[in-house]
Amino acid sequence: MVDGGREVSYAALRDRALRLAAGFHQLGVRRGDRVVVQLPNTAEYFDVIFALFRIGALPVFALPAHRAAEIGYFCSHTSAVAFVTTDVHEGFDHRTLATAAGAARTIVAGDPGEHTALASLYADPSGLPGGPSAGELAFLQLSGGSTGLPKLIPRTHDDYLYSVRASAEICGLTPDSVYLAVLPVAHNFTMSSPGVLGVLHAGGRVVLARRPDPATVLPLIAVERVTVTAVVPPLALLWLDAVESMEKRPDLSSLRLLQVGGAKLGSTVAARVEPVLGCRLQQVFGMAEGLVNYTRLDDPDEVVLNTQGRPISADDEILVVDDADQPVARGEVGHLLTRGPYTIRGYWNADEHNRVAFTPDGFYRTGDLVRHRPDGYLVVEGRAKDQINRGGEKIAAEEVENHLLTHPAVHDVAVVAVPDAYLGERTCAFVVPRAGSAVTLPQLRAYLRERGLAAYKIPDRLNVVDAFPVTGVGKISRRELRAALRAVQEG
Ligand code: J2J
Repeated sequence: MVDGGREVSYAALRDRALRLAAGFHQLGVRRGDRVVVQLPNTAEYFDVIFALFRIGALPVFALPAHRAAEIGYFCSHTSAVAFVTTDVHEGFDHRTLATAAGAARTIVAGDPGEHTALASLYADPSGLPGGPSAGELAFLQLSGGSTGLPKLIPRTHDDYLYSVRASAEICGLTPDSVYLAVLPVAHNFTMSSPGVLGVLHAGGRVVLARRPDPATVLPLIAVERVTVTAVVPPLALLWLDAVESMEKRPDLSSLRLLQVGGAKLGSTVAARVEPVLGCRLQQVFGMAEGLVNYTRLDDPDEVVLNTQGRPISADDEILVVDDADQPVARGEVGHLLTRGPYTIRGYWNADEHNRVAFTPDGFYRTGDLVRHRPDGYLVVEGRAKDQINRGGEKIAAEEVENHLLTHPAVHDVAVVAVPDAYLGERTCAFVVPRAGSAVTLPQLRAYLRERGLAAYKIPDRLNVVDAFPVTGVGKISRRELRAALRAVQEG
């Protein structure tokens, strides 16, 4: 693993993880305990998660962008025994989140201030008790969400490793593979599709990028002889534009595969990847809940440019249904339901939500609208869930609405996606102000930042309206309201 100037061998990673496991254990962290982990793309990240895996404690994978609102919720919802974070990242002092976290202990990679230094925990691993078995929970991953509070996704060691191994094979990883981790390593794509874990499984080399911009990434690809990397569509576009506008093209000759996923990649952008970057494109349509689809390395261009791939496993069941859960004709657009060997059957401690998010026979309702082609490939056509996909970052409309509703000048609010040429979608808040009050975008944005909401969830646009549409029967549901407002916005 390469982290800036630092290289970590497999043997060193193993040793560091075991010693850190001993350290966590001495602190009293036990099997099944939750530990919220929020670290940027650094080698320590892997010391921490492998250490927790070894004990059988469950990391909760927070993103570096999360702030007090999210971290506080993750810690309280999971009764976390510890919060592991960094000192300062991208100008933000993460130690200030300790209060919101309210965990018994905050552990800091780097300068710990008044907290516990991660570096002080590494200890003699000789007394470590046995680890968990393969069928036990490994961690809690975050759901993109479509309701008020983020749901947690319980993945087991064996289901996850199955998807990681199969993904590594599909993506042709070998000990010669060099993977550049650009997106946050905590994200399911970067972690497992095939991601860092897939590369470690194959015995390859992982290069960690602190930032995803072309000025950071393109030289890294050249110097480290990167063979494969994974990005969201806006980043692919940014890199393509950067490379095309350079007088002297960077040396990208080592790059064999660019994986693009997390949001729909337009076929025009898709068609530029191979000519501009000189590598193969792979579309990846995945979800932290499980199911991951890939175009295959030897698929014809028609498939690679126009579809979001097919499932990892022959045992991934795909159902495409109408609003009444009846199967649509093959090739028609419908709701994607899925069940399979590495797809969860329920969110963590969310019985009520699980009754709507899963069918009685255990299919996960993805909220995605797809076509299932006769050749088995899926094409994502849209979304039925109340989520905004802002360049791959998922925002639950209701979560942002609930924060805005606490503002004294806000009478009512609906948060919807608006199309955007670069990010695919941005967020627009339709607000009905309280009588006699005025609201402005800068004011609402500052308010949400103060409440500790992650920046990517803060609306890009504001539309002040007198009232929301109502029907003859009275007020329409928020879901219909959002749909109506989306139509107004697009029209
Ligand atoms: C359209 N929508 C897509 C795609 C995800 C690999 C890759 C991505 C994720 C991920 C992941 C899409 N085209 N190619 O976990 O392992 C939207 C869908 C989906 C949701 C899941 C992985 N790829 N999406 O993005 O849990 O709406 O996982 O249901 O963040 O992203 O989001 P998430």
